[in-house]
Amino acid sequence: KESRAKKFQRQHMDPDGYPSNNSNYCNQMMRRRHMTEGRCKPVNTFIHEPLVDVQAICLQGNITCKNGQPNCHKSSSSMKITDCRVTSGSKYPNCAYRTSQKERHIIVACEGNPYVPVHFDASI
Ligand code: T3P
Repeated sequence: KESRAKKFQRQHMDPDGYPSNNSNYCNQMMRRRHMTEGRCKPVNTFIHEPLVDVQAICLQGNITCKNGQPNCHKSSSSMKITDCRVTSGSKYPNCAYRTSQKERHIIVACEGNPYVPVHFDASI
């Protein structure tokens, strides 16, 4: 079975894939990373930074996650990300997404030993 750490990498990591001007990025990546099976995942963020830099966020101070758990951590630097948001007219199984590139601080939840990212909580 896929671990929560591997699932985070599949859903959120794309270190080499900054989509300079590809408005199809989210349509392609959401399908390629299996987030359009069973339903169209409504919102998903891809992070375009080295995995080690994202894992290092777990070493930053704890903050409270949106769900009230204490195991969230905010990146000290801003990171290159792409937000994918399903369009209003999108109809499963034809999942259609809007692609928006941003540079933001990100908040991830970490778990386990090694203590690594398992959930993307927010960008600010
Ligand atoms: P996961 O827990 O698998 O990382 O909040 C529900 C899902 O939406 C959650 O999936 C994270 C994802 N999400 C993003 O990827 N980016 C965002 O900016 C927000 C708010 C949620």
